[in-house]
Amino acid sequence: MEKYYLAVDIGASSGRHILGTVKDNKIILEEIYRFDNGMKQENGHLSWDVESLFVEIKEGLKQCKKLGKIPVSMGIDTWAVDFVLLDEENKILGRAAGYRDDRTTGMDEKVYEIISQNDLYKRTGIQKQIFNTIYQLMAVKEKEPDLLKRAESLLMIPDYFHFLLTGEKKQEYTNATTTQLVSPVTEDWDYELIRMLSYPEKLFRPLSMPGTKVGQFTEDIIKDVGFSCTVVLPATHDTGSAVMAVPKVPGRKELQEDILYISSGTWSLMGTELPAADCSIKSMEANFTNEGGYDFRYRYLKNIMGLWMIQSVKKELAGRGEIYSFAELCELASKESIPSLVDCNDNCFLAPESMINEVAGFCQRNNQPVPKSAGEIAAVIYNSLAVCYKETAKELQSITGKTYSSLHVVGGGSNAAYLNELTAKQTGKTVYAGPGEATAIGNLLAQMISYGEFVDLKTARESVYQSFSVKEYKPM
Ligand code: LRH
Repeated sequence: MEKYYLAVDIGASSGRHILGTVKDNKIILEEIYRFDNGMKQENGHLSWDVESLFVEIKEGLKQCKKLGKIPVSMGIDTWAVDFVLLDEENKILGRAAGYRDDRTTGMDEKVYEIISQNDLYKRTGIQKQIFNTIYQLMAVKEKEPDLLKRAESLLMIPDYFHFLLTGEKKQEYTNATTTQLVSPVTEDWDYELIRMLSYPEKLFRPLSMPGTKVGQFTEDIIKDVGFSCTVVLPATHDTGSAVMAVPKVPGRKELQEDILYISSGTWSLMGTELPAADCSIKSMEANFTNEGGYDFRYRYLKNIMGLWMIQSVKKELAGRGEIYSFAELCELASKESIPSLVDCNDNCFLAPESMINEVAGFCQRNNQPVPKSAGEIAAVIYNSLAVCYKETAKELQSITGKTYSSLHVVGGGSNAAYLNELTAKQTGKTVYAGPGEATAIGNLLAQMISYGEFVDLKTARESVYQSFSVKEYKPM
């Protein structure tokens, strides 16, 4: 009898249900359901449609039933930083705001009136991103104070879905660290900081680690989907799950701390693993973050705007009737010779009305040739990303004092062969690309370790290497 585990992996642009089994120490995946996602404009604000997402989560569960493949456990991971506030009847207060919404404009200054940016970094080790939960909560406190007063609980998006499935409220550690309200020293909520900011303390309950059993489906869910299952926490922050699935070559001495990775999707998260957080000012100035990971390993990384830029361009072109696949955009870009580059970390690319105009505008402002065709725009974006990877690798080497000879690209973006070639060329490092489904695999690994399929993360990562194809790109 196969033993199935189910990962529900929801990214900013799509979600999927993936069943995983272990056979002869190898992980076998089966994607059984897929759906779209995206932030929706609502009265001038960007929000997530969590109700529809939950319908999709249940649809995917029904698909398990239909296939007769009932998982022993399941868990959900999503993008980080976003949350819902619940009232005493567990109804959402306000909306599930999306992190690209501009409600956080100016909220950094409000926070720094209470604690300086340096002190905040020293306490949390988290990179400043204007959309971090700490700034989002300040926006609620400033603009909708009544909601914060009425709030009985705060649940990050995956925690909220786990609650809807089981009736149990758990706050998972890896995603909690992205709030910028967790201490890397105590590895718990920084209650002193929370009090300084006058955020209600009761919203921050004991943290739970990946691998924790949340509970069984409620009676209503069992009736709806046709079976019961144990919900087990993965690293609910998608990047936390993806980095768990960075493969380990069995027998190779190299420690995971000696490896560079990019978790490539809507964002490119580039970094390494550290056994302890680096909260130094040097690290802050380079804008690196220390996100909490499985087994309290730290993901020391930088957020780079990533494939969001090309996703936005693709959508915009489609709106004008110019339909291209990502592969076609890569193909067109590879034929162009436009030398222009943009700074992928510039905030102007976070939520522009038109990405095409924003990229063109950046080039114009910086006296560079302005891209006109789809191929030229794509070329500017891909080249700029590769250059950004090169600079980030250099910064990482200077901060950690290590020299990394290779780079592991995991996640959906690892399929972009053209970008991998550019990355190898720019960084001068061998690029190992794959697995593409790293986030779902990492989600499954936490469950599988919890059920004893693997003794620890290292063994699980060796199995990832043996189970999935990894392509090699040599620097030219
Ligand atoms: C990637 C991601 C990233 C966060 C961002 C909000 O999906 O979780 O790690 O910084 O979304």
